Amino acid sequence: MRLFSIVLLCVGAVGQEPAARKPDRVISIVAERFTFSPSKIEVKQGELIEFVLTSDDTDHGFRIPGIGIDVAIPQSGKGEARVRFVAKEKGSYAFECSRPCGAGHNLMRGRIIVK
Ligand SMILES: [Cu+2]
Repeated sequence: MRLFSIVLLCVGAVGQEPAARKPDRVISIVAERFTFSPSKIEVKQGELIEFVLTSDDTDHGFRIPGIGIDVAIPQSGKGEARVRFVAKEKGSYAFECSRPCGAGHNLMRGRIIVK
């Protein structure tokens, strides 16, 4: 069962969702040791979401286990990562840092609530 349709807007990786389509919502998330801000995100079922991910310190990652999203977040000052998805089903989905970033790396996580 696929819960999300995924489009990665990395260099050289454009998926089936046309990049020209305007997202319903753009949500910025800032990563820093050892938190994401915000770490709890509510979205509506069916919305096309674009996450804009930046770091306030070192390299981090943004992974939603089980649905194939895992992007690198470049260190502070080195740009941003963008990733899109459609929340097709209601529920609660964890996300986490996917790049070793220090002692609290395993605590660096958050949650997406699809209503
Ligand atoms: Cu980390």
